[in-house]
Amino acid sequence: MSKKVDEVLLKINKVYNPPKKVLEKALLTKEQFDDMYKKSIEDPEGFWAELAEKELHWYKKWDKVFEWNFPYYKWFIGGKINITYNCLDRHVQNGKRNKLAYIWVDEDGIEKKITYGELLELVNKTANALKELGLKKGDRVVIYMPLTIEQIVIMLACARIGVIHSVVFAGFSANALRMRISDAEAKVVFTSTWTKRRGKKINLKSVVDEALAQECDCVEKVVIHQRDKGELELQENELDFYELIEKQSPNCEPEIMDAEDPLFILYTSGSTGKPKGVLHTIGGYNLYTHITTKYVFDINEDDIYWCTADTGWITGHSYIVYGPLSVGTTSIIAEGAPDYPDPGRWWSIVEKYRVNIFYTAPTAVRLFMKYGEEWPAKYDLSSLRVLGSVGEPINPEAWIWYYENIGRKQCSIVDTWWQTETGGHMITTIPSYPQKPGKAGKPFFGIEADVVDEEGNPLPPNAEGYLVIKKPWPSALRTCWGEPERFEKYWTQIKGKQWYLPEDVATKDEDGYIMILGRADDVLNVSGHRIGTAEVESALVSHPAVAEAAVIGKPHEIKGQSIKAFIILKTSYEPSEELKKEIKEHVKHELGPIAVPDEIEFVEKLPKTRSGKIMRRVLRAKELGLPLGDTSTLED
Ligand code: 6R9
Repeated sequence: MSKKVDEVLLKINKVYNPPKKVLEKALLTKEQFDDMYKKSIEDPEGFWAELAEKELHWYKKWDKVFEWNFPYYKWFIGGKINITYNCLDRHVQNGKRNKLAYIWVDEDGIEKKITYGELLELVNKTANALKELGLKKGDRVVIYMPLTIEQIVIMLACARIGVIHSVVFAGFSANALRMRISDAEAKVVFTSTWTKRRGKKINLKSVVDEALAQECDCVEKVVIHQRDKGELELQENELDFYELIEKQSPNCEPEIMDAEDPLFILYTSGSTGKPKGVLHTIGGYNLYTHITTKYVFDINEDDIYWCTADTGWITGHSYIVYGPLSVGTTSIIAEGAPDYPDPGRWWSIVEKYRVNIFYTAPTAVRLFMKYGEEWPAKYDLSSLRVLGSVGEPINPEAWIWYYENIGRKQCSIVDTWWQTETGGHMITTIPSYPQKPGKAGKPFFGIEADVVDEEGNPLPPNAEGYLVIKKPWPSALRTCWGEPERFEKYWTQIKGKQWYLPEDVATKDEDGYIMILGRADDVLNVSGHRIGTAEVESALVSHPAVAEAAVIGKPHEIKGQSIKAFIILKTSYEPSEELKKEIKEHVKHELGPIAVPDEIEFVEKLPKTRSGKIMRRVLRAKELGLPLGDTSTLED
């Protein structure tokens, strides 16, 4: 074994015990967690029913906790609930009317604060406006907006009256947006005029216009949050957000929803075809995101919590909006880039607002590692207690840097493994638990996780295999919008078992700590964002010069993975640097900036199987100088 590998293993196997500051505020001790976990596995229905009753408000109690009609499952059948009542009304009624729900800041240092009482009124006004637009329970709306209070208000207003929201990350292109609008047949699209990143204004409204120019007959109205008053001349089907809600009543009774009614659709990349519309329902999702927010982050009543994600991703849905509000905490949200106007931006926010719990992605940690420890060193970060990580594996070096330079060796790190499909944290340690750098840790309550081979056989400790989850949990996806067969696939991949296959490769050590190594399928993870190779390839071949394309992920110091594309040009085109640039621009336009390949190589041929499938594995091995592995199916 090389020295480098040895060193890494040494770091991974070192155990970090929770610091004193963490233990003093911990909601559960390690022993309490272990006891509760045991109970959650022995009697999941009793376990979740008890928490559902204790932690959430129900208009009517469920008739049955769980039903599994393989592969379809339901939780809290017959239960009546409204997630916004749990996120807003009950706090307002319980003395938290004047507690801050969100503190929003932008790159220019402008700040906006909103209390639970104010948020409830804004949500109600917006919900009344949605009704006025003719929206009813079960209708879909698309939200294409930056990280703002208004964006969150619209999500909640939908949930208030049973409208299904589909949030589209504001970095996606017009084509990606159009596909999501038409797939869900959205009646209304919400957008903002612009967002700002690194001081540059990015026009969002024009992306919506471009999206709606084709295939979107379903859309009746576009509602626009004009960030500078009156900046647009509104067209016939366009409405101004504030004008629309201004005249509405601040009271709106929450629609009494069934626990299994849909809450939202969120599209995510798979290994083939177009993105899947992951569907989550209300009751189980509300409960599971509430419980994970509370115990994985150890939220105390007076804590300030900051999840740096964008509401366009699942992390934002579960851990900026629904989880934190259901628990009743105060969250920071920061629009714009982490390192603009300078690399001290995030740490100045932690200092200014005395942030206690900070949740970010490894790619951000690595970005700050590159800038150097002198940046965080300038700030008082002593308020921090729990540091979270999500989106991709955190390498031990980044873990230790985070622990030492941000946490100052006084914080616990929770490395939360989960997915859009899982709704909430699945594998992580809680703050009072011993931590191992690079290992996400233990399954959370109700989660039976294992690492197995292709046939589902258990593997010896530390062997690489497929991560599997052996039973449905409350916030598991219920279906894929319009494509039930894609949902069923998650539960039927391992023959003879009824297990959920997340398509991640992992190991499990002697203490039961799980380490996630990466995706098992053709899904890339660039800066914590899931991107399907198939999506990038189809964007590439839609360029007139491209005959065939294959993309692979390459290790990247900051982004985790970068995209390299291998392209066969049509015979009438000559390779050139100019053409590479043009093709990159094309992908940006088709999918958005996050999907643009860093590298393009023009080739004459691509490695394929005899049945014509591109062998990306072979391309990757050649690119990285790794052994080619089994090439018996290679065409030539
Ligand atoms: C929440 C989210 C899911 C994929 C997942 C895995 C990777 C997420 C991770 C992690 C290692 C972690 N992933 N968290 N890998 N350690 N703590 O990111 O959802 O966008 O659907 O991505 O991200 O590969 O399968 P999503």
